[in-house]
Order: sequence, then C-alpha cells, then structure tokens
Amino acid sequence: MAKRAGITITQHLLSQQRENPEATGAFTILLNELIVAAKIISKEVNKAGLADILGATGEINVQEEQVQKLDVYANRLIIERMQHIGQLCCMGSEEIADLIDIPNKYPKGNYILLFDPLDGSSNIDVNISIGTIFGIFRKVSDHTDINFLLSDALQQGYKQVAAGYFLYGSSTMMVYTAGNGVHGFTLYPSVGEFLLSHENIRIPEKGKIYSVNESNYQYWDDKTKALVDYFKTKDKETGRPYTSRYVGSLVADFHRNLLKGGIFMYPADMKDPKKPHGKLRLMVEANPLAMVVQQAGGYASDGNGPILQLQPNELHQRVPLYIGSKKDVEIAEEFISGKRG
Ligand code: AHM
Ligand code: MG
Repeated sequence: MAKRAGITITQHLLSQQRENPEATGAFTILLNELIVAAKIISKEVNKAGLADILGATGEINVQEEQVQKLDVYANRLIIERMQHIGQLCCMGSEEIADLIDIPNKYPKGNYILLFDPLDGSSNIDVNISIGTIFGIFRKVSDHTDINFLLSDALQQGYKQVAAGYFLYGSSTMMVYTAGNGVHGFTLYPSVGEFLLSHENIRIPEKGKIYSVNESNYQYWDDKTKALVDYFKTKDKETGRPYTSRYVGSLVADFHRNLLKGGIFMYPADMKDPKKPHGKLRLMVEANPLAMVVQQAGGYASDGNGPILQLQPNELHQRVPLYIGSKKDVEIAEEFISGKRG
C-alpha cells in the first residue's frame, strides 16, 4: 500500500472524475457534501463526552432498537445536507422505515444514497470507534411523473457506483471506492481536510483474525459452530488458531481486518425468531462494505454466495455476513454451504 501525503479528498475525486470522460461532476458534488456532513458528525462525536448528547432518547427505531441521540443527530444532519444538492432522487437510512423523498423545493438528480448514519451505536456512550456507512446507486426507473420507485433502491450490490465509510476512531478516516480501487483519507483536524493516507488499499489474501460475537454460539446451527471452531483450532500448517478481535462496531471491525487481514462474521442465528438472518442489514451495511472489500481484493458472502449478487426484497432486509480476506471467506462459505464440515 503506497502512501502519499498532501492530496485532499477533493483533489482525488476531481482527478478520478477527469479520468472518466462521461463524468458530469454530479458524483463529486454528492460525495463532497457527504464529506461535509461526516466532518460535522466527527466533531460532534469528539465532544460527545462533554455535551448533553449522550445516552438513549428512549425511542425505539424501525429496527426495534433503542435510538441514541447521536444517531438521531447524524441521521438528520445527513438528510438535511444531502437533500438540497440536486443530485439525489431519494435516500434510504437505517433509521427510517421508508425511502426518503427529496422535498419539492429542491432539484432532483439521478443518484440514490443509502446509509447507516451512525453504525456501532451501542459504543457511542463508551468512547469506542463508530462510523457512517454509505452506498450509492444510479436511478434505473425513467418515469417523468414519479421521482423514484422502490426498485431504484433495491438493486443488487454490484450495481453500486460507489461505497465507503467514515470511521470516527482515534483519528477520523474516510475509506471509499468508486470502482477504481479503495482509498483511505485521514482527517487532519487542524486543517479540516481529509488527506490521502492509504492509497490503493489491498486486503491480505488470508488473515490471522476472526471477528464474531461468540456469545451467540448457542444460537448458531452446527455448520456455523463448526466454522468458528475451525478458526479456533490449532493447526500449524494453516496458521491456526486465529486470534479473536471484536469491537462490536462493524466499521471498526471491518477497517481493522481490511488493513490487517482476517474475517468478520455476523452469522444467521436463532436468538430472535423475527431476525433469522442475523443482525446486519444488506442495503446499508453489507452491500457497501462488500463493494469496498471486493475492490481491495477481498470477498463478502452470505455463506452461500456473493453478497453483491443478492437481489434485495426490502429496504431493511437483514443478511448473514462473512467478509474480509478472500481465502478466509471462501472457507466460511465451504462450511456454511455444507461442502466442508
Ligand atoms: P447498529 O447499526 O444499530 O449500530 O448495529 C450494527 C452493529 C454493528 O456495528 C456491529 O457489528 C453489530 O451491530 C454488533 O452487534 P452485537 O452487539 O450483536 O454483536
Ligand atoms: Mg445504526
């Protein structure tokens, strides 16, 4: 991974734009506004311990989970900043049940932004890394009288034109792909700019880390138990046992494994009969990170095939997720699909 200092995210986006003769600049405008939103969220996250912004609001969101104040803040901020830029026909947020329309007073565009405004919300109160995840699709419907259809958002992940995340960690980072490799930028707080710090990130083909919430072991089927047992079992030849790392913030767990190699898993479980496919959401978590990992040479699977090939049925669909180093995810697939056991 090469490192070049001093290149701002805007310069990088513009240079990518120039390489694509069909680019109109719409996409650059969109990402630039999202970056502004993330800088503001980052500032709020940093002062979370100081302001009266901590703790639960007492509300329950569409995922039937407790909403944190910073989730609400980040969600509103992204919607308010993104709705006026004229590049979107609609948005979809983890925190909102339906697709979000662009108010009539603003111009519309041809992109759809799907996002998880503040991922890892159980970690907000305890000063642990959290993040914002995003994926962008191009509108496919062409009705002139309707701004968008649900099918514009429910596209297979491989059709995303860009995806990435912001990580609010010991530093704030933006990692994104627009289909031309994965690039990481670190926010220099004194300058207020994201500068290129991780150019063309490649994930190791095989890792040494497995990341999973193992307290769910009792709720897994035998194939999943065998898979996790495999990573824990000693075998010198294949470099096992792997070491275990689990933050409980997907962005943080994913980012670490992207740089160091390894596998993150959120398998299907029988903990809650209403959520047989595990906890994570296809549209705002699995798909964007699957595009990132694939562009970095890794792989993401639901245990039976590529995440990016899944045809979504609903906006808040949950999906089992195995993501990270290609060889490790392929092993997971072999266990889950029953080829190995
Ligand atoms: P959130 O988007 O509501 O924060 O939920 C998603 C988070 C992920 O960041 C993380 O990987 C997972 O939930 C942790 O879940 P668990 O506490 O069940 O291990
Ligand atoms: Mg969330």
